[in-house]
Amino acid sequence: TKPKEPELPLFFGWFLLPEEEERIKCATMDFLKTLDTLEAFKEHISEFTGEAEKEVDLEQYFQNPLHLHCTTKFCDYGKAEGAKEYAELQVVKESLAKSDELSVTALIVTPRIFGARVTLTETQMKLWPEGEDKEGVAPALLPSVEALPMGSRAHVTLGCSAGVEAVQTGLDLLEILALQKEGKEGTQVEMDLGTLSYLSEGRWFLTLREPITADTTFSSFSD
Ligand code: 2AM
Repeated sequence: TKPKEPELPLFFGWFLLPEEEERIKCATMDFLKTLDTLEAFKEHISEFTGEAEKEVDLEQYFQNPLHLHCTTKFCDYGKAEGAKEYAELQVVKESLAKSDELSVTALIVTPRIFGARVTLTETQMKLWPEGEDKEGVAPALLPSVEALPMGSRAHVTLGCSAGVEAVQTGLDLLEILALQKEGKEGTQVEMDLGTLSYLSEGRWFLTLREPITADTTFSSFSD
């Protein structure tokens, strides 16, 4: 009989250490609390509520994911394209269970998701699968996404609105980055944490003055 193939996980990624998770959740929740009190945000409130004048409590609006992490490769237990090849990469095997520090450089809020943009180092880029940025991207957005630097999709999902899957965070992030590149930024508001910009249709992007770093472990995850 043939030896059984090792099973592939749901995904690989960098997982925040528990104490780091708490710190990041607190810092980012403070931002949400401030955002929904801003006049600039209230002007576009209907993009979140469906009607003007209605208030929204963003802290309640987004559901927290279980473990904060930055996905490198979604394997779907082997059903995703390139999953096996990724799991067999020497750099992946060598990195498992190793510590690493992630750098969060921006926060994004849309009617669907709340997320943190991660800027990868050159070393971390070696764990970023080629072609992963454009996985599941709408054909109309593909040319703009292909023009972005590799790893642009790297992020930590901090919350999803009801009925939305976490995969949406990367897609919304790419859309925002594409709009920024085209110079489509609207209102800008200075906040303690950095500069907040509005990019139409309920999309908000906060460029952090100082990156937020977080200690992580590279690992695989299966439900
Ligand atoms: P996320 O990386 O934006 O949080 C399990 O579902 C994890 O894999 C989640 O963290 C999720 O999104 C990510 N994920 C789910 N489906 C995906 C897909 N098709 N492509 C990339 N990542 C996906």
